[in-house]
Amino acid sequence: MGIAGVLLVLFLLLVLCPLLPVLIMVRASGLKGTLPSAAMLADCPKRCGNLTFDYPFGIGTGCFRNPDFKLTCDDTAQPPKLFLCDGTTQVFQNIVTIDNFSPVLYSFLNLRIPINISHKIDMRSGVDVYHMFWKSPGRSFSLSYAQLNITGCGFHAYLVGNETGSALDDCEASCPVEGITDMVARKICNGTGCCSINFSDYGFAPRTFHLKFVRHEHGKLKPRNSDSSLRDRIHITSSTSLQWSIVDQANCHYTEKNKTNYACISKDSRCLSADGFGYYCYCDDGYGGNPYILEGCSRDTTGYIPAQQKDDCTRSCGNVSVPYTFGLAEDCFGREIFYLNCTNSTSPVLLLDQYYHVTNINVNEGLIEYVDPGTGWDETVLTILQGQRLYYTGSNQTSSRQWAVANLTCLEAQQISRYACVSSQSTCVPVTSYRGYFGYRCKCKDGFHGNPYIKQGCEDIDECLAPNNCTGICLNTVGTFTCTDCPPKTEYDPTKRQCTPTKQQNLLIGIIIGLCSGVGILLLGLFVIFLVVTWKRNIQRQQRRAHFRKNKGLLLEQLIASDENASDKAKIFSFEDLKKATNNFDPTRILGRGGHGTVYKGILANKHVVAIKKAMVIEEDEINQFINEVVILSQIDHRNIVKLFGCCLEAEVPLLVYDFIPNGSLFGLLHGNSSSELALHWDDCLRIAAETAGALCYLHSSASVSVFHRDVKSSNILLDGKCTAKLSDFGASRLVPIDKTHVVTNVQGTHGYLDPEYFYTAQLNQKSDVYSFGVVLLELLLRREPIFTVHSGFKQNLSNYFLTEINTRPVTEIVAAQVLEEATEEEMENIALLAEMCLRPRGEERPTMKQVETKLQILQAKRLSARPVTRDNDAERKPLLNARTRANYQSLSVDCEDPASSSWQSSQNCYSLEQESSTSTTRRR
Ligand SMILES: *[C@@H]1O[C@H](CO)[C@@H](O)[C@H](O)[C@H]1NC(C)=O
Ligand SMILES: *[C@@H]1O[C@H](CO)[C@@H](O)[C@H](O)[C@H]1NC(C)=O
Ligand SMILES: *[C@@H]1O[C@H](CO)[C@@H](O)[C@H](O)[C@H]1NC(C)=O
Ligand SMILES: *[C@@H]1O[C@H](CO)[C@@H](O)[C@H](O)[C@H]1NC(C)=O
Ligand SMILES: *[C@@H]1O[C@H](CO)[C@@H](O)[C@H](O)[C@H]1NC(C)=O
Ligand SMILES: CC(=O)N[C@H]1CO[C@H](CO)[C@@H](O)[C@@H]1O
Repeated sequence: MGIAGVLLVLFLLLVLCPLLPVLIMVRASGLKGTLPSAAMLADCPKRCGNLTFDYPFGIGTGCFRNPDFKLTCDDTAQPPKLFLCDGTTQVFQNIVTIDNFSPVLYSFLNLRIPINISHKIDMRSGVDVYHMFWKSPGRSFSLSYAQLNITGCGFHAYLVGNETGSALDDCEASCPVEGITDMVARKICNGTGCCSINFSDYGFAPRTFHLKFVRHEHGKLKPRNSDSSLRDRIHITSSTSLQWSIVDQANCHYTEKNKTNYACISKDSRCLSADGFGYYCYCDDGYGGNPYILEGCSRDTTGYIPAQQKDDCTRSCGNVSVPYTFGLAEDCFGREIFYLNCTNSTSPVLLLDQYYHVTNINVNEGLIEYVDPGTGWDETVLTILQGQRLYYTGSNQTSSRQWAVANLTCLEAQQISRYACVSSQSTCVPVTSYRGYFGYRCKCKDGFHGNPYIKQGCEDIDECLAPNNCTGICLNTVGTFTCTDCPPKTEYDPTKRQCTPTKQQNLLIGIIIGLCSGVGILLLGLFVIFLVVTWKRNIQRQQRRAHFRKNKGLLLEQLIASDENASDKAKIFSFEDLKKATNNFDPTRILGRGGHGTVYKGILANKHVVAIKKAMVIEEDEINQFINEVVILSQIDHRNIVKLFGCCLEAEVPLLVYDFIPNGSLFGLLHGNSSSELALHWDDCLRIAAETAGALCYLHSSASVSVFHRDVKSSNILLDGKCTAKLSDFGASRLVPIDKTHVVTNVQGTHGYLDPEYFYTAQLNQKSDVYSFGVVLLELLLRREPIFTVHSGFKQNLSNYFLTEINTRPVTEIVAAQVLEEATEEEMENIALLAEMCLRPRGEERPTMKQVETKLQILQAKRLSARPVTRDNDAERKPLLNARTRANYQSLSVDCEDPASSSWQSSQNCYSLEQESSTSTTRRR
């Protein structure tokens, strides 16, 4: 019985022991439903030796997010050693989870964990090929960058590509001389006793790699001598770092769709997509702490902690002064956030966010002004930088930003001991951003100026020296001034700004002299006017002829007259005709003012309604632009391009006469106060976009000369009676020979639509129009102006806004309400994607206008075919599309087709400028 009992106990122990971990696991997974909170993690160790870490990393059951984040601490070592989940990779630095008390960029870089790789392979006689496989400690870790230094003699090392098995890189190490030591060879690593393979070039973040070594000196090991360790051993070393991220989802976009296991569980936390795969969490602006645990992000109530200011702080960088609360070194600034960097070069530059060049700091107004150097940063870093720096508010469009000292109300700030407004004559003012209340800053009280952040920093303003409204004796007092009337027998002299004795004047003489000279001048004036009028009449005719010549009228007349095709399109008008048509340029006839002139509505003698454009300035440059427009438009006949009737060159400034387009511009229709009965339906939006794209495609792809429009915007897309799009305003356009892909020009365009690449390089190409067209697409989709004002008064750039929002929200949350109601989700996504492609920063990555047009036509055709035929009777929702265009677009030609010309040209080709201009040139000869 005794023996049997012991055996039974032993048996039970044997069976149960392996199960023990399983039992513990069951208990742990019981916790799975509950999310980690500070209370749950209270007993978890937070340090190992003097290294610290925090959740999602942890030691012990229930202290880490998943097995990848499990750490182990070897207390027996001196000092204790911290290891990642594989138990072998040692950690040498604190592990940082992102924390918004410091600028995101720096924390982002801190998310890397420095590690050392060291692996030795002993060579054996007769074996020529060796392998090394490296694997990251877990799925959540990848190699951010590595230079592998491989020491040894007489071998070739290959980096084997994961899928292909082919070599991505290789290097060769040989030892021509004896006596090189491992240490020295590794430091220089130039091929003698050591060679290196560089990892950064092979895509992002590998989790594994495979090295293969092939020995040259077949099988023979030399006898051991001083450098023997080099000759009989391959040693792979690298000081590199691992980057970690939460890999449950590929990036933040996917976490939106699937919230299971979402890591950013704290209130006021956000998701930030990792560089390669996965994401991180961070606390909102103004909050700090651990976003990975419940209630982990808390208000930053640390407020302002004025450092003991050093005496020898540098207070300028180049010619920009750096007043206190800002500083260039430790103990010179009020808070970490005001730590600026001054580049140590011959012409020092003050940097904000390590990037923007600060030009001025106005400490009393709470404004920091800067310029964007516009070079050298890659897009991802910029996106992270923009607007992320804590406590700085302001839009990216304006080149100045407000700041707040801390995210506290003025009341809160005064209650805590560290109140930033230390000058006795200073006061606290709230700072708001477009997101709402932002924090407080300090300001000198009215009547004082200076620096509110230092004791006695605000000084009295001597108002009597500054322009003021005192018309008497001015006396400066602390904070304000007094003004008393001038004493008797004196009067105020505004030029000297003081009271001077009154001058006695003989009134009567004054009056007589005044009257006589007045009458005399009047008579003389009348006579002169009479002379001038007579003279003017005589020379007016000659003058007009002169203007005509000056405006290159003869040249044009020839050009137009010689081209029979054009003569019925473009005609030369006399100035008298146009004066009559516009009722002597009556201001009530003004239709609009564009970048290049004023547009009047006119009625010609034959009752034809036209639009007449008149240049504003008389500069040679402007005239050239008008001529440019005439030349371009007279060569173009396209259904979706505004038709030129003719021009007049007799006036001082040239006048252009167009077909009158009754429904105004797309801009007016989209953003005007929509009292108009012409509500723009989604069908019309799609059609207008496709028509405009067609017109631009036609301009770009015509054979001998391309036309770059250069000023594509919704206010240049006019809508006629049937709401057909008509592209207009060719004043800025350029004719470009087809063999040239770009021209260098003065940068012209409209704010909000201007292609950033063109802006920086001044190299115009057709992709600049594609960019502007992308902005028009956004206007149609979002129904917002290209530069729109958010409710708190900040200006926001539509394309920036869209590109930021589309990464964090589904498109359905961004588009305008009407679009959401009428468009299908697929259409919205397609248009958003198309706009995103058009707005790519590099021109060559944008699609061509032809691709854009094709895409839009396909979308339109899909929509048309999806609509049941009976819908056409539905008068309310019926699109403004007429039957002919519908037929045209259903044919879905991928060629850049001009619907107008296709009616008279049987050829499949585009109606091209080449054909027209070549015929006109031959005729001209
Ligand atoms: C590498 O550096 C060592 C020491 O500077 C030099 O002797 C050797 O010639 C160099 N080898 C090569 C391949 O450049
Ligand atoms: C690897 O070699 C480079 C020189 O190519 C050297 O700067 C670096 O310090 C070496 N790395 C290690 C871990 O020895
Ligand atoms: C500072 O210097 C730069 C170039 O040296 C100059 O462009 C700028 O106008 C200067 N600013 C002030 C405020 O003097
Ligand atoms: C200033 O710039 C230097 C060199 O670019 C950098 O090492 C340093 O960390 C920067 N200081 C701050 C406060 O950003
Ligand atoms: C910065 O400039 C100062 C003075 O010109 C010089 O003494 C110092 O060594 C420089 N520091 C660096 C890091 O270049
Ligand atoms: C920018 C920022 O973080 N602002 C916060 C400041 O604190 C208030 C609460 O008092 C928050 O509502 C703001 O979002």
